[in-house]
Amino acid sequence: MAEESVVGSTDVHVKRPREEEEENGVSSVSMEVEGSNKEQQPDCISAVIPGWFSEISPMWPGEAHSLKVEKILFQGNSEYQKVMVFQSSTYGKVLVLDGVIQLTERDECAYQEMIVHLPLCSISNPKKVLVIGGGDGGVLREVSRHSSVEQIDICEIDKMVVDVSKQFFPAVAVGYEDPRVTLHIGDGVAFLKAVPEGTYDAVIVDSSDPIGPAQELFEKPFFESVARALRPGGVVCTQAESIWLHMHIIEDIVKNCRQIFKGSVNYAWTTVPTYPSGVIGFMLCSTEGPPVDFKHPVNPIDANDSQSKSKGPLKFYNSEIHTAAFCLPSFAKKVIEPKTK
Ligand code: SPM
Repeated sequence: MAEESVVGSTDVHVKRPREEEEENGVSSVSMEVEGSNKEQQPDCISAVIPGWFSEISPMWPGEAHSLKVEKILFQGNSEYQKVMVFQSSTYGKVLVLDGVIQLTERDECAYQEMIVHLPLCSISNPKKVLVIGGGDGGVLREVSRHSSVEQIDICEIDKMVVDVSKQFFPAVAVGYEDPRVTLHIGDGVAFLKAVPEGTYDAVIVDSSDPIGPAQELFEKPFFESVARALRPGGVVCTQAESIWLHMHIIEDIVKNCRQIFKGSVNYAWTTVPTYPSGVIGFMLCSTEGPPVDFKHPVNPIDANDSQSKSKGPLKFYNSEIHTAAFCLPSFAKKVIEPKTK
């Protein structure tokens, strides 16, 4: 990890709020950080309630989920974004990019297992898989549960995310230990453009939100490159935001995907308590070719394949939740389903 890019101490304890601040409730006094001889306000940590991380973003105005911070473990500025890891009181270690929670040890399974097994259990014998983003390695961990897979390429733009995950989230970054994995550090958009047509059985886009380095991963030209990189009847699964917060973004993604992917186009969702609104969705599409029925998995994960000692057992995914993930509340159905098939 690049030492020069570390802007905060890598091992500092956040002190509990002073008594008078606790009594007053809300305070704008900055937080004291142990190991520092002057008061400082670490990046990404809210000043509103000392000792708490609040996820404040223009992407979800008027609301902010908060987690109590036990200890800040890492803060750094990469070439692309602010990277932070902290120990929370209730969700284990937390990875934050540009002030937005990417994963916590406690609930990461609900995201990583679903973004991988929804597409890979929907096709027979996936062999070549590309992951765009997903630098923490959790998606790799899940892809590697599939014994039919022979090649796993990952293109992550930010090496600091990979390094920090290997250091602080070994049970997530364990995905990198699979010999089928090849890591490419670079721009996913450029990587996809250079991929020969029809290369992959599945592409998984594990991006952050569309403000910042991941913006292009939500745009039409990117989806066109994904479709080109897939074989006929190949599948893509992309992070597709929350039905509670981002219906307008989802509507655009669905509209673009409907124009580009001539097979199936479906929206699914899962619960992740530490993401804003507590839910996050996935766009699942297939290219023209052998039909794919995402709602009825044809390739269940073999219990023996999926439970190596290092990966641990599946915690969230099963065949029932696979099918249930495509059931939408009426308000979302009205917007999404006329545009999918
Ligand atoms: N491998 C885990 C990386 C997580 N990628 C998705 C992060 C999304 C964070 N924001 C959620 C906002 C929901 N509207």
